Amino acid sequence: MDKIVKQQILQEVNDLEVSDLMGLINEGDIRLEEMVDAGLERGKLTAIQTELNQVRIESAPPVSSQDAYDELKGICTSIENDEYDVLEVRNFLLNGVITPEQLKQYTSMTDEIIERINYYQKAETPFTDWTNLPPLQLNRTDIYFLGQPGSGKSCVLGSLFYYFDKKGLLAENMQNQIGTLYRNQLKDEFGYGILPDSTAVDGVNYMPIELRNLKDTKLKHPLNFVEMSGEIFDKAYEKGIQSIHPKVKEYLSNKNRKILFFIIDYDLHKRSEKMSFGAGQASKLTAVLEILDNYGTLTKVDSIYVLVTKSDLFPAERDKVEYANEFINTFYLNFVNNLKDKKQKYANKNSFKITIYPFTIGNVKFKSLLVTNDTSGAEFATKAIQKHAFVGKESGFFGKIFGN
Ligand SMILES: Nc1nc2c(ncn2[C@@H]2O[C@H](COP(=O)(O)OP(=O)(O)OP(=O)(O)O)[C@@H](O)[C@H]2O)c(=O)[nH]1
Ligand SMILES: [Mg+2]
Repeated sequence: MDKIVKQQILQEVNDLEVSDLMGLINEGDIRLEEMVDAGLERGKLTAIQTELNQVRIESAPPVSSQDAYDELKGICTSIENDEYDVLEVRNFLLNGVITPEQLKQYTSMTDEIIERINYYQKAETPFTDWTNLPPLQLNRTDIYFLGQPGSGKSCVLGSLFYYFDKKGLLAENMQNQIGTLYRNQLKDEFGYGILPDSTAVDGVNYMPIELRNLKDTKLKHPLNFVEMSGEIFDKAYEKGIQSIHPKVKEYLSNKNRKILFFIIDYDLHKRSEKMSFGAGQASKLTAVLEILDNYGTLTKVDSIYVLVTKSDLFPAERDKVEYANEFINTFYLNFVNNLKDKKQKYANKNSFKITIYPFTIGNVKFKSLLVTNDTSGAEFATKAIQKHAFVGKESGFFGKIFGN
């Protein structure tokens, strides 16, 4: 089938009858998972799945029941061990490789989780590159999330926006439309347990928001959230500061006050004890710190947080805050000491506090399905932001208050 025709059909997939959709699948023109990714309605998906399963049962070749059982058990064990991504598990379901009943029997999945996987739809995330990004608005507090690829920056943001929304803390700001789209996508998908795509290389997003104060919702903190793709820092680490896009410098050295979140991935650390993943997180973050110093960012910092992400994987018996501090002070002592040096260096001009804290979004399975949502990390980060970020006055006068 012609590519353009296919795209047109997929754009209007819900206007077609189930029988027509079945025809397209049977002809091999469009796969069911492509229809689901294009936003196929649940009712139509269920009807198609029922028909396909019927056909599969009738046309299944005879296999020895022991072979079939072994194969099935093997797939289920791999699923249970998170070897498959949630989309792969979904496609197994869509293609009849496995049925919901078998998943229930041979894995720990419940009906609710199976249903969520079956209807899992991941929209493409809008990212811009530096060239298309507007300058950061002035007279706001800039909130940065800095960490290497996969460390959990986007998940922290998703968790935060979800929490802001639940608590009614988000006031609209349409200054950067792409940022608003990304923010809403993060929040909405997070609500369904869908985790974000990896932020594309050189992809960056900037989301201006007015965050209502938790204690007094009439007060609003004007903020710029900035998520930078982890690759930017990998590149800076390997090729030096001159390899960084000039817009990064423009962002990091503007006049706004700033709150920095350094993200350290507990899971990556645990895995890299067994296998090497190239330069360690600590070396890279130390290099990032030098860049921030070089750009003058540290002269405008109100507070620095070191978030140890994926803290759901900490030893269960340990107190999380205590363990996060112990973990950083043991394995990232050099980074911490460098941070302390910087704090000392600017103590006379600009004092800031350094806080180490655990962060989790909840229980993650199948790589990108959030099974249970934990908002305690988001609550901590929200309070941290509100403690340091000033409150904007409607009249345009910006005061600085310290709430909690
Ligand atoms: N167990 C657990 N896994 C998490 C948590 N947060 C993130 N993850 C996992 O880490 C993966 C990467 O998280 P992202 O938020 O996309 O990482 P990132 O830092 O934005 O990565 P880049 O966009 O590539 O720079 C997720 O898809 C999850 O599988 C958490 O709190 N607990
Ligand atoms: Mg990301």
